[in-house]
Amino acid sequence: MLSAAMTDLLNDQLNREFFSSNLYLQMSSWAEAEGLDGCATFLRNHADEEMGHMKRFYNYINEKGAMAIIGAIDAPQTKFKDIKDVFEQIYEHEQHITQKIHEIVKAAFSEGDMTTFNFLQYFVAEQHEEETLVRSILDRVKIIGLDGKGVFFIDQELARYGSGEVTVAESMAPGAE
Ligand code: OFO
Repeated sequence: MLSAAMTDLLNDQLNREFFSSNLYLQMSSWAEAEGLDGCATFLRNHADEEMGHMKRFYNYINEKGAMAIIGAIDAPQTKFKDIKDVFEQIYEHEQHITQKIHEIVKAAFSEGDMTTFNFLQYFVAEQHEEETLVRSILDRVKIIGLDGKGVFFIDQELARYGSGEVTVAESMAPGAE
């Protein structure tokens, strides 16, 4: 059984995951309009992943006999300067999400709600993975730059990550093409 306070915290996070999905889908649409197909695919896949996170919270809350509540979701912004701006905003957003997940983990622990504490461990690991991924992409953007063919190469890299052909870590390993 979830406490009323924990139900609220989990529902708030469910709605943040929904917002994350919409944000990445909107970013994908921006990228597609800019002709950045690799970036668009990568972001669309990421939007699907966030929707998967939303459903994990939805299912968990309902399995525990409480009710998942879909609230009003803020509209994401529609204008971005360039790919660097997009990934800087993603990085900032993911750091915010990590902080929120950690707050819920702490609340679950102090309530002695070990089932929820355990449920949240997936998200602790996932946030670490996402922050690492986005930081790697930003490092790559800094190395390659956005001048000349830079945007083209970065878009191609993102297409490879988006298709699952290669992970960012693999492509950055010494000796990788
Ligand atoms: Fe749901 O992992 Fe990002 O926000």
